[in-house]
Amino acid sequence: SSKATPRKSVKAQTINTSEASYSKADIKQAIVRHLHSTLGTDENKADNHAWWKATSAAMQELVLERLRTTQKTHYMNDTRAVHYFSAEFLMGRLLSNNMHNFNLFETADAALKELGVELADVLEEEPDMALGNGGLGRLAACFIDSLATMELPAIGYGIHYEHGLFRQEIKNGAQIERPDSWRDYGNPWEICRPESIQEVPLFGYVETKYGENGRVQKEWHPGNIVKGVPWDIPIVGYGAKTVNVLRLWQSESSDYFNWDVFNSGGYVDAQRENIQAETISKVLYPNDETEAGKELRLIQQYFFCACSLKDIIRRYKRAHGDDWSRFSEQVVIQLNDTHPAIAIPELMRILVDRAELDWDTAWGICSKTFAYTNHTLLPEALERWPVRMIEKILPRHIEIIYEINHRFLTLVEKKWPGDNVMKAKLSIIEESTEKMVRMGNLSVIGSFAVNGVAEIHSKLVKENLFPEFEELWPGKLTNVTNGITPRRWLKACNPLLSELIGKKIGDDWPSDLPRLDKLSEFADNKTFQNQFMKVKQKNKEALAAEIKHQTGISVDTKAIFDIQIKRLHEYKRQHLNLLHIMALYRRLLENPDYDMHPRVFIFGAKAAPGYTLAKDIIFAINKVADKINNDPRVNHKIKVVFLPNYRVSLAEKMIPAADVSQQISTAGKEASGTGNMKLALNGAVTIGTLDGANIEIAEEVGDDNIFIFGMTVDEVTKLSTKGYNPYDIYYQNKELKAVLDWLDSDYFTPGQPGALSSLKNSMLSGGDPYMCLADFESYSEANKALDSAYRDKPRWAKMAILNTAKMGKFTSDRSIADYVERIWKLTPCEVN
Ligand code: 7GP
Repeated sequence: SSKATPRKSVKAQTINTSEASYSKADIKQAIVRHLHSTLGTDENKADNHAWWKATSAAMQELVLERLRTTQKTHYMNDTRAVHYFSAEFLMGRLLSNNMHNFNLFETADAALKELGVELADVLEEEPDMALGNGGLGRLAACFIDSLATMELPAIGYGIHYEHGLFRQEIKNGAQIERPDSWRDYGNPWEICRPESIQEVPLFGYVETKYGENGRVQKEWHPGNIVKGVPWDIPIVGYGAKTVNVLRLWQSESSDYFNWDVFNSGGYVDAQRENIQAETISKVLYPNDETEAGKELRLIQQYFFCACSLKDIIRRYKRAHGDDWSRFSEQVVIQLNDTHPAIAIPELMRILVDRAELDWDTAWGICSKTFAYTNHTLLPEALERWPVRMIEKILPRHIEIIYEINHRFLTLVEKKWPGDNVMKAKLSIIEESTEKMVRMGNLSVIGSFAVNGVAEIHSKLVKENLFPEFEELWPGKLTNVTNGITPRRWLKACNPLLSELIGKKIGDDWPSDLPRLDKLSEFADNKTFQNQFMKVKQKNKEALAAEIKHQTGISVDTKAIFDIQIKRLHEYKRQHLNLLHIMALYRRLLENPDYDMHPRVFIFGAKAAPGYTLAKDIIFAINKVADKINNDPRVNHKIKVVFLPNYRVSLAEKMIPAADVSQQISTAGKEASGTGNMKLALNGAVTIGTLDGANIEIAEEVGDDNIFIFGMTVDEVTKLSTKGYNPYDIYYQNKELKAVLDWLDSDYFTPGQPGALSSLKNSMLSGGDPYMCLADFESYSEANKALDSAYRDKPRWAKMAILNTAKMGKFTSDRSIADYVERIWKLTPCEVN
């Protein structure tokens, strides 16, 4: 069971090199043509930005041709398709990816060279498409890559944010947020589709009418109507056979928007209202795993769901007219967390109010259409909306939600007669002082399948989050372990390792990742070990140059490159890492001969702008870094680097250079993690807790090739039941006490004593909610074991190789094959 699931009927396409009919000369010609006629410049005047645009436009010609063929083929075959609804798609850059998927990267590189241009410089011109916060958004991006690669009919639906996730600057150690203006100079990949504009009603009131046969008819009279303008981003599969679409909606004021105000001469007022309509898709909420509960966010969610459903229904009707009986055979909608859950009552509204189906027929269709993925157990991240707010913005939807709930509670009464505690617990409506709608419960009730994102997480979803639903509908709750696309996260980002792997086992691994296991037989081979570690060394040198460039810090590339990259959150415990760094610093000050291999601790993390403690942790990392990096007593042994503005394109530079991957969340808190997979795939060894997908990574690589430490989920539960008191550990562990007290001094913040105290307080008087102190000792021991393993060169090389070799299970192609088999029931559609 620890092995990768066997290959399914859905098979990733292997690349057919003969398809790359484009020659170097063709590419050169296309680029120059676009330089002239799309950009209005020429070879002499063009800067890298112009070359990037011209090169992208040249690629887009090929992309659009495949897109047309794909769409025609899907239409002709009237295929069942998955519709991936997600408020976030963290795409990163597209040019290099599209070139790799067309197998034209080397050819384009050569073509540009002949034009006197470096492809690497051109690629750096592309702004990241950062329409997501972190794990959930990047997962969506990996999934649509795999869907296209596996020739599955699929469409991603989301929001065309004008500003993606904020750009992070570090000033005097602290995070500053700046707007992300990714489209300021145009986006060469997106296509506006005015012919598919949709209108979305908001606010207003509901009128009850009585039809002839006594049928109650509801009519929503909206107070506002906004326009949704679709922008399509083509998604190129590996091998470039299928090109699917990511359709993102931008809000605009509709023509009838406050028509009356306009007519009565209120020109300026009407313009002000216009700005409000455009606000809907203005900016991505920068919170990772916490709920803002803001009106605008609910409007964003409804806006993109309503547009997307109308789009789906328009396409369905073109083939099936008013016959709704086949809808759920043709359409499956995957809800990426509860953010799009409002789509459930919206589809009911369309079926009951507009199509005039009876409730049971409508519910029969609806509950066979949706499936829901849960991404977190953190209670603060489970979405709840005030009934009042929904009532105001979506007056018809609140009625529908009550009706869904009423019928559901009848079912609960049948199963558990007279059990009102059970009803209160399962109800979609939470009867607190302020009545709330529980979007998680709505999603489970309205979906035919619900999944967690790693074995342990799905088990906890069943046992702790939704145990009664599991009893009510056995089999509805399931697991699909996350995955990552090996195209972006190995082939494109780590060309040296990819080439080495190709020489050893051939070039089929990017679409058949379990093949990497063939590298295992060379794990003890001296020559291969040397080649593998030489690649790692080169990648470390490249990252060292980047670090120097970004921060001015010089790092020793013979040191261990130890990397923790992820959103800043207490449960991810960047502060546990920091406590350990400070402990090492103390050990070195106390004993200059303290035996350790030089190590560079590298961080990348954005904090939600309103999450004060997370920002304090960033500040503390930077202050400790300043001190250590400038302390000649220790800076030949430890360096600490915080790379600003962590994002997809920076991850692509950091991951290939990592020796060590820090995955140290409190057990039970990290649903899966996906950075853990990316780092291990690139030959980094994990130091981590038995949490999320770390457990499955450990099963794959074996206990000898990972450093596991800390409490298990059961031990965490036991300790909190018994009562956890961080002071017990504080008074017991002298080193830890000294390190925590250090935070209260002005040692790291000269002249500002107490500037780092909030951190200490959170772990003492604050109760240490994520149990850093409880896991510290074990973490410190694991770090010692890691340090001595690194100094045994052949042993480390073997570990690194086996980490790469054993990552086959974690390709997102396998995740998608699991979704197809367990939930979506799709068949691939070959596009010739
Ligand atoms: C993340 C989880 O924290 C991470 O463990 C998982 O790998 C990833 O989703 C993909 O499944 N969750 C989020 O990014 C998030 O925002 C709140 O969750 C709904």
